Amino acid sequence: MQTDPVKQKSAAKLKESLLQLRSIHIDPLERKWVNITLGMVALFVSIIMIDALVHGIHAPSNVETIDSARLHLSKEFAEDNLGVRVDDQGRITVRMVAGRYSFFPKYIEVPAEKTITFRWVSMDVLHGVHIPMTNMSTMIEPGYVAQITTSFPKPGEYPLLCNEYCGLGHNHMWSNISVVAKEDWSAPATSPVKGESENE
Ligand SMILES: [Cu+2]
Repeated sequence: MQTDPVKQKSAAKLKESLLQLRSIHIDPLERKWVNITLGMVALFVSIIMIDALVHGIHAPSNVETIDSARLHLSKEFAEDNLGVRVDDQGRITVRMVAGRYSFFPKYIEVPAEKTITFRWVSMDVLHGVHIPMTNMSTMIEPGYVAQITTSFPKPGEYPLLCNEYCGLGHNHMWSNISVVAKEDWSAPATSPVKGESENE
């Protein structure tokens, strides 16, 4: 079998550079640290791979666009539709608008131990949302709907903070979530949300 001369040449070059690399003197202590660092990188990459492939843990990736300039006119995020809503099948959805410098509505009440879907949109710039002491955190990019489905295991008062610098009033940007025992919670009496899935 004949081998391609170009391939032969590049193989020889590779061999030569590997030999050159081997001939470089590396201090044993430095070599040890290089190996430890490579080992750590391999460990972290394998943890991420196991979480993603075995446990199914992925970064939030809800790609759904919305016109941020017309939120008040949009069917889903008009003022009347914000806050906690329960649909015909009993699914709980919380809709909130983030804007400099608050989350609207400012206060919501949700039940513990129930699956809740949060949907956020920004009316102006990039915001973030984070609930301390929980694993809930996401960016709210203008033009997109940020969505997280979660549940609160215990009743209590949870602050909801903006964690993306959005301007001078950023550190005053927060909201309050009151989590009550599921027996004590009753769905707010409101009209059903119209045009729920009309975003692109
Ligand atoms: Cu902010």
